[in-house]
Amino acid sequence: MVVTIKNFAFTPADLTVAPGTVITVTNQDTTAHTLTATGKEFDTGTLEPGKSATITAPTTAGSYPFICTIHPFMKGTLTVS
Ligand SMILES: [Cu+2]
Repeated sequence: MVVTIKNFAFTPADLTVAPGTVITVTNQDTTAHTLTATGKEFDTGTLEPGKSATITAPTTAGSYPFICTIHPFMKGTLTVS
């Protein structure tokens, strides 16, 4: 599973994965971003342009909203089921 950040948006913004799935987050934008769960269950930390990081989906089923902490208008939801 890959999430791409481009033009100040997550693609896909809403995704559903199995518990514990490793997700690669790639920043293809020209500015730094993060992918951070609002409950801090996962966090890429600051991703500079062109960089990637992995996060691991929680092992508990549920819905986990996430944002970019640098640009909080960037939003998405990770669903674990
Ligand atoms: Cu951002």
